[in-house]
Amino acid sequence: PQPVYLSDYQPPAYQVTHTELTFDLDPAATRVKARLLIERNENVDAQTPLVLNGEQLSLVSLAIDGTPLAEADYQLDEDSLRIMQVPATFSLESEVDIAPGANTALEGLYQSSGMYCTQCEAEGFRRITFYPDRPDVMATFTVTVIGDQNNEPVLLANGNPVDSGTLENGRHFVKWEDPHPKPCYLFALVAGDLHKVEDHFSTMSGRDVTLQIWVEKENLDKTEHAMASLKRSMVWDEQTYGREYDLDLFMIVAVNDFNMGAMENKGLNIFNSAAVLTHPNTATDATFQNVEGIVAHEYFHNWSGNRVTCRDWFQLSLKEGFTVFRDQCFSADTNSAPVKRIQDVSFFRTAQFAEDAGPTAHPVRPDHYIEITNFYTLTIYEKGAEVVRMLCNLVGWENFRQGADAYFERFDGQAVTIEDFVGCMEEASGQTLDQFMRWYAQAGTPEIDAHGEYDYVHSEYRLTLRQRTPATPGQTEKQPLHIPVRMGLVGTKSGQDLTLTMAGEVLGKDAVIHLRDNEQTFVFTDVAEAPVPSLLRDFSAPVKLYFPYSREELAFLLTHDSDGFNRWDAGQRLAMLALDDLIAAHRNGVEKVMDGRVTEAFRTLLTSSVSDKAVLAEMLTLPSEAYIAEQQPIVDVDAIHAAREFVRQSLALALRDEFVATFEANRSEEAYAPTSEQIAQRSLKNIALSYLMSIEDEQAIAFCQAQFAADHNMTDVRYALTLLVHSERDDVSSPALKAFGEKWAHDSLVMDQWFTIQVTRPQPDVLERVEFLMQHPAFSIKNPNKVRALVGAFTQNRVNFHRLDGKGYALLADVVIELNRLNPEIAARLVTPLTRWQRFDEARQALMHAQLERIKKEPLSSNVYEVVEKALA
Ligand code: B3K
Ligand code: ZN
Repeated sequence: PQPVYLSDYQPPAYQVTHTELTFDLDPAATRVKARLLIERNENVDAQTPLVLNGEQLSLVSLAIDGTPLAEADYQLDEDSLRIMQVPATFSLESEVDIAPGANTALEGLYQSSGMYCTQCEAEGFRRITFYPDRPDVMATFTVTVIGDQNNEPVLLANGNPVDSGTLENGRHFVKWEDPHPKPCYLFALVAGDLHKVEDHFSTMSGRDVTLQIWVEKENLDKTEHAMASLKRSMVWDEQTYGREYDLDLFMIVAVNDFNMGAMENKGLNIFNSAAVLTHPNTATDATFQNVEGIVAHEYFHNWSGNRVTCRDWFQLSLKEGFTVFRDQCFSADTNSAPVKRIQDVSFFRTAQFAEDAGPTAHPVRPDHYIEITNFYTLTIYEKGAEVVRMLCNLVGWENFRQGADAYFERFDGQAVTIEDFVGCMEEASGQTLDQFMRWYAQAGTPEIDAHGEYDYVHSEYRLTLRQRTPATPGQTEKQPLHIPVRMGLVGTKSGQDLTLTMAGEVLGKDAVIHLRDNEQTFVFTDVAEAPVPSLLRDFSAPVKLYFPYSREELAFLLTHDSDGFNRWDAGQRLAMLALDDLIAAHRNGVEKVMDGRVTEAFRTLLTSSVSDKAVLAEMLTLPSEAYIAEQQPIVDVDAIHAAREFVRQSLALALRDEFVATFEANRSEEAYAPTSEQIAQRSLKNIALSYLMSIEDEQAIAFCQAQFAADHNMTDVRYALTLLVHSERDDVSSPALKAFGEKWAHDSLVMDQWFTIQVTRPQPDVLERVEFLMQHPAFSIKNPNKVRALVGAFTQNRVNFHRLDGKGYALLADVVIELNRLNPEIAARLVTPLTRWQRFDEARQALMHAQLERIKKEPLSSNVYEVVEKALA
C-alpha cells in the first residue's frame, strides 16, 4: 500500500451537484442505482477523465445521459472506475450489486442484528456505489430505499421523507430528500424492524423539530437519557455558539455492531447501542455521562463538520478537535466542571501521551497516511481539542466566539482547512498565530523543565522554563512552540495566591505567561513571601511539566492551591513520588515502606470535608497502572502493580475508620438519577469501598455483598461485583459472578460488562478465562463491542497481558490475525498494545516483537499493515 500526501492535494476535476440513489435491499445482492449530476470544474481540461472510487462493487450497467457505455469507454480496476471522455455537464447512471449480509468490516452498507445500516466515514461510500469519495465533493441527495414490508418496516435515510408507498411482492419504499449539500461520507441509510420514541424541540427562532430515537423494541425503555441529552445539546449550541438546527427532523438510531461510538450523518446519526442506550439497572454513571457527551458530540457536528466540513482527510482534526472541545465544554457546563477536566486530562496524559511517545506518533494534522481509518486517534481528537482550547484561551472567549461565528458564516456549505479556522481566530482577535500553527504540524509531547528561585533580598521570584519536544518517527527536528502557561504563586505563609507583577505590570493573582523560546526566564517582582509556584493551571497546554517540588510543597499545594485541577494534580504528583520509591524498593528486593506524608495528606482529604465530593473522589484515586507506566523509562509491569497495591493497602489499613465513615455517610436509598450530586456521592462511596476491599476484611466483604444484593442501580452493582470478583476470595467471587451472568444473559450490553469484570481481575487465571469466554454464546468476534469488552479489556490488564511466558501477546496476535480478515479497522486498533514493545524490558520486547513479526507474515489489510510496519520500523 502506498501513502497519500497532504502536499499532493488537488481540487477535484469534477463536482457532483446532485445525487440520486435507489437501494433495493437484499442481504446477498442489494441493487444500488445511482444517477449523479456532474459538472466539470472551471479551468479543467476537457480531456480530463472522470475518475470514481469503487470497491467490492459488481458493476451491472453504466450510462451517460441515458446512453449505455461500451466497455472500451471506461477502465475498471479493484478500486476505481475511469471514464475517458465525458461532457462538461452530464448525468452518470450506474447500477451495481453489493452484499451487505457478507460485510463484516462494518464499512459501507452492512447488516447488524438483521437490520441494514451504513458507515461511510471516512471512505466507506465507495463500497456502496461508484463516486468521487472525497469530502470536498458536496451534493444534495435524493434517496429511495426499497425493502421488505415485514423485515424492514422502517426505511430511513438523511433529510426529510417526501414519498412512500407499497410495491409488488410485499415490498415497499420510502423516498428521502436532503436539501443540504453534503459530502458522501455523511450519507446514511437504515432499514429494519425498528421502533421509535419521539419528542419535539422548539428552536431559538421558533421552528419545531421532531426528534426521534430508533431502537429495537426491547430497548424502548433505554432512550430517555439520550433524548434528554439531545435536547440539552440543542439548547447549549444555541446559547453558546448561536447555532440552530437546520432540518425539521433529527433522528438517532441504535445499532449493535458498530466500529466506533457513533456517526454524525446529516439528520440521521447512527450510534453504537453502547453509546446511546441507558437504564439505571443496566448502565453505570460513567455510561450515562458518556452517552450524554457522545449525543452532544454528534449533534454539534451538524455545524462543526457537516455545514462546514473538511477539504481533505488531513484536516480531520478541524472537525474532530473542535467538536471534542465543544462537547467537553458542554459536559463541563452540564455537570461538575473541575471533575470533567480532571477526568479528561487524566485520560489524555495516560493514553495520548503514550500514543505520542510510540511508533505511530503523528501531528494533529498528519502530512501523510496509508489508511485514514487509522487516524481516528487520540492525537486527532483529544490533542486537537487541547489545541482548540489553547486557541480559545489565547484569544479569549469573546474573540473565539466571534471567530467561530465568522467561520460558520463564511464557510457554510464548504469544505475547508485548518488555516481557514485559525485565520478566523486571527481576524477576530488581531493576534498573529503563526508560531501557534506549529501545534498542528509537530508530533510528540513537549516537555517543560521548570525551576524557580525566590530572592528574599529583592522580593523577586525568577521562574525559568525550558521547552523541548522529543523526536518522533520521521520528525527529528522540532521548533519551539508557543505554550501558554497559566500559573499562580502561592504564598507559603499566607497560603494565598500572591499578586503577580512582571516588568512593572500587575497581572493579577492568576495569569498566563507565554513560553515561545527554547528557554525563558520570567521575573516576578514585589513577591512579599516565599511562594510555591502553581504551574499549568487547568492543564493550560498539553505538555509534560517537570518542577522539582518537594513532598512538603506538594502537600501544601494539595490543600492550598486555588486551582482545583492543580490541587488534584499535586496529589497525583505526591503519590507518584511515593510510588517511585516503592517501585525501586520492589525491584531491589528491599522492604517497602509507606510514605507517611501521603497517608497524612489522604487523612486530611478524608476528614476536612472537601466540599465537592466528585473532586474528592478523584483526589482519592491513585494514578492508574497505565499512567504510572507512562512515567517510567522502562515499564516494570509487576513492580508497578505491587507498588500500587501496597499503597492502596497501606492507606486502607491506616485510614480504615475514615474510609468506613465515608462509605457509610454516602450510602443512599434515593431513587437513581444521573445527577451530578448523586454521581459524586456514589463515586466517593465506591472509592472508599475499594480501599476497604484492598484489605479484604470481613466487614468490607459484607459491605460489598450487601451493595451487590441490594441491586439498587448498575453503578453500585457493578462496582461491588468488580471488587468481589477481583478479590482473592473465590467463595464470594464466583457466586456473585454467576448470579449476575444468569440474570443478564438476555442483555448484550450488560454481558459485555460481565466479560470485562472477569478479564480485568489481577489473579493469574485470566488468560485461560479469556480463551474460555471467547467460546461463550454471548461472545462474537464479529461484534466490536464484544471484542473490546473481552480482548481489549484483557490487554489493559497489565500483569496478565504482559505475562512472561508471552501467552498474552500470542492470544492478542491470534485475534488480530483473525480480525484482519473480518474487520481491519478493529484489528488495527486492537494491535496497539503490541506496538508499544520498546517501552518494556528485553524479555518482553522480544516476545512482543516476535508476535508483530508473526502478524506481518499474514496477507494484511492496509490498516494492520500500516500499524505493524511502523511498529517494526
Ligand atoms: N466522525 C465519526 C468517526 C467515524 C470514523 C470511523 N472510521 C465519529 C465522530 O467523531 O463523531
Ligand atoms: Zn466527531
